[in-house]
Amino acid sequence: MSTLPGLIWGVLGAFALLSVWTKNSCGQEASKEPTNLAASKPGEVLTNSIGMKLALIPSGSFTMGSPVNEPGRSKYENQVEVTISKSFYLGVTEVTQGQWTSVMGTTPWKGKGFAKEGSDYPATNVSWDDSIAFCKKLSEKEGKTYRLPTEAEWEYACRAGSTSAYSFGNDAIQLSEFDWWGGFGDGNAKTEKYAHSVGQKLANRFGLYDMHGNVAEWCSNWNGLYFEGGRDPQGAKSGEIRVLRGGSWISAAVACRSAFCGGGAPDDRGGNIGFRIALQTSSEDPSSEEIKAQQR
Ligand SMILES: [Ca+2]
Repeated sequence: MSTLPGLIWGVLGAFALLSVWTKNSCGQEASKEPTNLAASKPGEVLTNSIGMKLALIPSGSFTMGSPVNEPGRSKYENQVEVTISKSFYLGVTEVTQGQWTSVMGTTPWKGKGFAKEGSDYPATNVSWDDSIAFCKKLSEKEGKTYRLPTEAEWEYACRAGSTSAYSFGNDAIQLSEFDWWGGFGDGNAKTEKYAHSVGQKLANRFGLYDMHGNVAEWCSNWNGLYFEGGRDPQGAKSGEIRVLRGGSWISAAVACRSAFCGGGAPDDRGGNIGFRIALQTSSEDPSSEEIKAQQR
């Protein structure tokens, strides 16, 4: 599909999306990797070979999903207890156009509507398949395993210890301090209908930027009907829709909540769709088999 599906997804927001798509399921010097990753501390940030900064996300447990009284909640946001057993690194920003081009040598957003060009703007018009190809190529370049986060890892990282609708609390009035949203509604992207340069707004407690909006982000797993709890849940084993997490510059505030789950076909692309990548801290990657299968 082209730009349109992604835009439609964002415009309609939580409710239309859920009714249509959740029926199936929901560096400069690189490589200066820390010499002892096992000793890494929360708050640590590494910079990889393409200048991408990744923050250490500590292992821990959290409640995934939203409480039944959360405004804008959908029934697909069932609450489950989740343990993230291994710390991992996660990009502090969405993958940028500069980072994308340095790895892939292409410019998928060029000439597309609702897209600004520049090295610090997020890479958009990239499909789930494209994001996997990016991870595979960067992994080969550095000899490490880069991957998409699972949706459980994504929500854990987004919440950063919070239990509220957003990482900063329950009041959407603060959303513009943290992200770009509402381009076709009453958000701060209303007069600037495009994905903005990454990292301009406030970060969450893990030091992650643009988790609630700007571009919606591909996650590794298929979109299941309900959230899966337990230890390192990998999400639905099959499906037709891949998970997109976080809202985008188009989305209504309710679709920017931490628990909101969207999705798209693996070849969907849009001006409001991008991704950020994860890097495991050790070979004990709980999702390594799944990731290896994706990168074959
Ligand atoms: Ca985002």
